[in-house]
Amino acid sequence: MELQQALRGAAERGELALHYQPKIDSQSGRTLGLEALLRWTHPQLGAVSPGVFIPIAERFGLIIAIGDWVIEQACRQLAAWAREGITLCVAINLSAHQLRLPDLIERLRQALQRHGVAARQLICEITETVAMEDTEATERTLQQLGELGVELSIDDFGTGYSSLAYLRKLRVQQLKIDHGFVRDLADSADARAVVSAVVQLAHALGLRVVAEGVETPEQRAILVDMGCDELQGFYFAKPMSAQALASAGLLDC
Ligand code: G
Ligand code: G
Ligand code: NA
Ligand code: MN
Repeated sequence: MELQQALRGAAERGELALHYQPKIDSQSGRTLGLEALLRWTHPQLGAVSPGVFIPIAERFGLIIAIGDWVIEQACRQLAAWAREGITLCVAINLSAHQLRLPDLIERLRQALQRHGVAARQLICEITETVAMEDTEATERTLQQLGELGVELSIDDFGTGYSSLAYLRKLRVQQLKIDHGFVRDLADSADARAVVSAVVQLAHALGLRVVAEGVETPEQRAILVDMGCDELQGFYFAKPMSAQALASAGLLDC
């Protein structure tokens, strides 16, 4: 069966799950928040990477339903943690197709309300390319996202076209430095220059900076030195289920 066929109804069959990867406070080492990353277990093939199935979902019109499932699941989990006295922020990844929905804000508002979750606990990550997509609809949606009180994070920062005008226009609270720069930090003066400049730019604009893909203590040390606010990567924790996070003590904050 085609993947696209199998992906249809995957949520209803219980094949989707959210895993969560901690974002660590670079000063205290504590978990500040989590990024929700979608996982699909295909009944025959096993785990299929989101790098593979998200583009398929986008191409075949399945990303809206899957995106709704992610929003719902993230809010449900936030509420479950709240009942245990754990108050963290959760970041979800939004596709360009979701941002073009005229009622995305309403969908988010209703999911938050259904689970009694505060808007400020939810962060939306969108890629730089999507943030710069200069359509009126996208711009309006991003504006309304800010009014709802949901934070906006620019993912894979540094990989898109380098017009920075949108940073002033949009209500952005967070920049995520692309893992490509982080990977090269120890060996490349150019990568260090870019990351250092991004940290300073972000701070000058009053934004927080997150480095993604941190894998080594050297990378961590350089990023702490540069004043990067939050760190995320395999060095600290891989994406894992809510249950695995709790067992690993990563929710004791
Ligand atoms: O988890 P992993 O590193 O394999 O993710 C691969 C890609 O899939 C990343 O670009 C990530 O942003 C994307 N992705 C993961 N979960 C979601 C999701 O819930 N929605 C969307 N739109 N993309 C996601
Ligand atoms: O596009 P986005 O930044 O949302 O993608 C996040 C992806 O990066 C996820 O698939 C996640 O599993 C992966 N990831 C998270 N931490 C690391 C890391 O330290 N190294 C590598 N290579 N990938 C990572
Ligand atoms: Na992301
Ligand atoms: Mn990213």
